[in-house]
Amino acid sequence: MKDAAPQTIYLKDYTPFGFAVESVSLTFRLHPTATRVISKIRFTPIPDASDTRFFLHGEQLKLISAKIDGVEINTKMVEGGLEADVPDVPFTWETEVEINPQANTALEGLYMSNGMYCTQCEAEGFRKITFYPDRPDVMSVFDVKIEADGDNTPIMLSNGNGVELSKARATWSDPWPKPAYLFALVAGELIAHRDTFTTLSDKQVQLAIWVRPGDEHKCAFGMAALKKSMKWDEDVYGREYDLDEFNIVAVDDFNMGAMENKGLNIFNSSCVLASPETATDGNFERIEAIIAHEYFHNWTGNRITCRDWFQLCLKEGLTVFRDAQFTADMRSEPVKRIDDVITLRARQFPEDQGPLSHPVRPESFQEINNFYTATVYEKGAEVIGMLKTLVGDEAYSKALDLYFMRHDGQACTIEDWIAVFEESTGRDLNQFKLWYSQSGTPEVAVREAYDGTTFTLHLSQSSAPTPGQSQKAAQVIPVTVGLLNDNGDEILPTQVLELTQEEQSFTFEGHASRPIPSILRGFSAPVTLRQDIDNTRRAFLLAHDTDAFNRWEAGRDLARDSLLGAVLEGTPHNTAYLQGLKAVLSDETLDPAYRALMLGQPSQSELASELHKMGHTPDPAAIHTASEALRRAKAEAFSDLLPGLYADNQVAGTFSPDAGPAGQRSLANAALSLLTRLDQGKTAAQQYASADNMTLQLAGLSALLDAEKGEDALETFYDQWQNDRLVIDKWFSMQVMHAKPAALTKTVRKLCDHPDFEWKNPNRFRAVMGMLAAHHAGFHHESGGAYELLADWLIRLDPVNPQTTARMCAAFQTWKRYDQTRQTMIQGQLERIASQNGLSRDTTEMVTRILEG
Ligand code: 0A1
Ligand code: ZN
Repeated sequence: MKDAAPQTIYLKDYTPFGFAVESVSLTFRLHPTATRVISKIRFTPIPDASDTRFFLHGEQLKLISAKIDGVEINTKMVEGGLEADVPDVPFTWETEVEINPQANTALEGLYMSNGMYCTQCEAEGFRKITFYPDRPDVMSVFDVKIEADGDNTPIMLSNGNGVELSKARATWSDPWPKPAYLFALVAGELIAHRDTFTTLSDKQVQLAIWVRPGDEHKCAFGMAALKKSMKWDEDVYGREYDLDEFNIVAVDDFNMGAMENKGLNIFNSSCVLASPETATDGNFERIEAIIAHEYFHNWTGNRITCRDWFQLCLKEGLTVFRDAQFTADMRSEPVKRIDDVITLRARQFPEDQGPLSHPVRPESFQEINNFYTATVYEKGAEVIGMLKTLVGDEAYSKALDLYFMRHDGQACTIEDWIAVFEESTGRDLNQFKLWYSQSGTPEVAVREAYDGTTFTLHLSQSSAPTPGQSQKAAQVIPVTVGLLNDNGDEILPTQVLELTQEEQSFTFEGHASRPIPSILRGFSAPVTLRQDIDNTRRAFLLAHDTDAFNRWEAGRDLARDSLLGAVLEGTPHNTAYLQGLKAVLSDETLDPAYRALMLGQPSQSELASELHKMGHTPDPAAIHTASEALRRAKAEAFSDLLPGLYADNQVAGTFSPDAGPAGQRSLANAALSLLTRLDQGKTAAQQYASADNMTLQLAGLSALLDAEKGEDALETFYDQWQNDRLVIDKWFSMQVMHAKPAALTKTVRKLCDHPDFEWKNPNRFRAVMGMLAAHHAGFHHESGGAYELLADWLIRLDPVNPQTTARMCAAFQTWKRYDQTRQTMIQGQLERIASQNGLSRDTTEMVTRILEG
């Protein structure tokens, strides 16, 4: 049987499967190299179906036998699966296949991770387990029997509720119809951290986080996050959990963050395991968000799923939006919003403005795994946020109630989603729907006018061409605006302006003096704002804006312009910015986490993008120098403030990962990073030596590496943590991040020779190669050495793990920003990758798009 050859699949070609699946019963006889999977599936032909072909997906399966209604039959092996002649009345289909979990390094289907059996079926992994209509619109109830492999698998888990659990055998039954991508099985030596949750209607749910022996002490935080998520979804969305148990398993080898399999979520161990000694505040926050995300999928993804993979944003955009609401409620709303916008600009904007640009709902793909992107997830969530802003909170809640009521148990489309909002609000959302089909980041330009009483905002929108889309239509853009007077008082609270045309003017009457507008508050739309305002205005907004997001944004804009001035003209850093920032930092009424964000500055990659848009060719070395100079300028300008900020934000007592103390630590660590530039690492050395949690220890190490005094600390860190894989990932990343640009490839080559560089483990590969690509000045060093090194490793990883390889090809997506020499070098590496014999479908598609886009 051959795997499916590369082929483009189109949204417009969707046709339903001609058979309904009434029930699925699976038996697994586990064996590391020869697992047998026996399936018994009840099919019913759908009357008048347009496609009557009986085709089942199947890849890398050894067929042992196939029967219909108990009688052995002949099957026809075709590309990507099999075909058979079947009755035109309901029938029972039975197959036995053999698979080899040990040989499965791609981590899709059934594979082994450290002696543990585990599965990953989204998007199209189930076809590597048995023959099946592996498409999300085919939903069925599943019963699963797992038979043990000797003594190695005392715990055997699957979806739904456990029916019979013994050492030799386990039986699971999932009463909720689901698509195959939500199937899961885990078996191995595991220990449970248990708890319970009582639902809205007083049902007790058994909760467990399953880990390998030795990790039991890293589960308490994840469990608390799960219970908070369950409660929040009841309180805010009225959604109750629907099984008697909920299991989470931590696995070390996983391509993504986590997976929402029904009743059995599987997590990359880095996204669930945490203890104060081994995890940073950032890790804790991420774990809380991912646990929530996977749990929220139970309704937005599982109970209501996607008709086809083009509708991926239906579940992902909505679930990301919901997890962001959750984090904002658990922690701080403005801090969460700023964090999300930083990520959007760092990950989604480059994607949307380069060769990989695609709509939130793509219209074609070759390999669906390549579309689990920042555009589908993060821009998808922004689209939901805009919809909520446009219709209002109450209408949003009503529309969601209708969505859950009407579509429970169905596989839906974006049209279904939009229809629910149109019906419940009476609004025509046709133009709004362009957000799902039009790619690219719109630009909104603002011009102001004032005649003594009337203040006018002239807004215009435009969008640059993107691959396959040369002409763009005007979109519906909610632009939130507030007005301030000269004293900084808010004279008009936040309003939503609906920009629906290419150019539109909005007037504000009765202003005896010229108001100062604060535009795109809370970042109300995923656009680039062009506002022709000077530094005085920005400094005023930095000091006075009553919208926390825009206040931060004013500082960010000042920092950006200061950096661009330094790169282009060699101008010294802007003193208005430094003074304004100092005032903010000294304001103790402001949340420490917010002040820590204020101390940040645009990344080097963001500056390169900005320069490119302005028509300049970015020089990575000059950008690096200017960024470092701005940090130094801050250290000097705040020299009297920093020791106090550092001392006042030390947290005493038992470690708590809550937002309050975590915010203090982030401010103290931001201050430490600047202080290190003044005291040559003295404070950092003390912090490193006395740290009793990973947040402080890692920040100490990071600052020491900045001061070029980290050699000994790197050694003691390794000695202390060599048996903790997740901490050793940090040890690898730190060294890459802190390498001098010219020494980056040498550093990485040395790390690749380290016995702990287990490159087949996605976390370890990303810890090194992901950081190599993220090191802007080093990756784009004029030698081109880093381009070659990354390409070498992508070529090596591709036959082992196509999915992780393909995702990392995106490191090259910005290549057209740079000078001709760099472009030629990158093109050479991309062509070298493309020319490899047997290159995976995943990587071929990515490299081709990057080269051609
Ligand atoms: N649905 C999961 C993420 C996920 C997606 C794809 C995977 O394999 C290709 C694995 C996991 C989520 O959104 O969390
Ligand atoms: Zn998701």
